[in-house]
Amino acid sequence: MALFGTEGSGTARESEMKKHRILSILATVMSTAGVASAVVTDSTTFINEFHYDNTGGDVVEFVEIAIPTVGGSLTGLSVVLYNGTGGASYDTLSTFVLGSVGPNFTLYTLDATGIQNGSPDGIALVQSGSVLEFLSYEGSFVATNGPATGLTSTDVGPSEPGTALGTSLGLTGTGNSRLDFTYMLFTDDTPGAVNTSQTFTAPAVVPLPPAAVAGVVLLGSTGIDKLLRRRSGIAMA
Ligand SMILES: [Ca+2]
Ligand SMILES: [Ca+2]
Ligand SMILES: [Ca+2]
Repeated sequence: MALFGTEGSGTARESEMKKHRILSILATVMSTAGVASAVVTDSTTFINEFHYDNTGGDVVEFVEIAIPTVGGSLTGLSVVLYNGTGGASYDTLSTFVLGSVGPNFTLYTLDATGIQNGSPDGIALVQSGSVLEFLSYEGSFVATNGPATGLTSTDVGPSEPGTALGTSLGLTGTGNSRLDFTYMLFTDDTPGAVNTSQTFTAPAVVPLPPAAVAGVVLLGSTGIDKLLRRRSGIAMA
């Protein structure tokens, strides 16, 4: 039997083709969500701020990590620095220094002396081999080794001009997970402290991964299935 068959009425064949088109669209949506989440997930542990370039010799280069719970676990956590020229890693940071602790957050800083100055370069936040984030500044590139191998970095957007002291790139906004916040250039960095115009709210219920949500809700829910069938003209079972 061919994919859509040759027997049956024209209406049945059209319904089958519509069903395949819907499944194809769903597969595309699920695939797209999977690719995006591999680079920057909506994690509750995330890079919160970093400084890599200033006027003159670079000083107080750092990476700040936020965990929006009191005493957030550092188990298996590390920061891998990537050279955007060639895509290989050049350093791994794992000495976390405790910073501010609030009702809904714990901040840590890592000494990042020698972090490269961009066009582009990258930072991966890794937990037990899984890449929570693969960020870059002054452009984007593909990692060629280490935990982020094959992943395309996400450019944070703003960059440090390298013409002033005390600047940094960091997250601002209100929330309790990575995608609640957006990057901006700070003229006064805050290593180990909450960023300017940043508020951590109480953690919400942990959301299901995008792929699981798509799989359970769109393909497993009888109600949604009926809705899709109705809209596509496929006969109800
Ligand atoms: Ca530097
Ligand atoms: Ca570089
Ligand atoms: Ca900070």
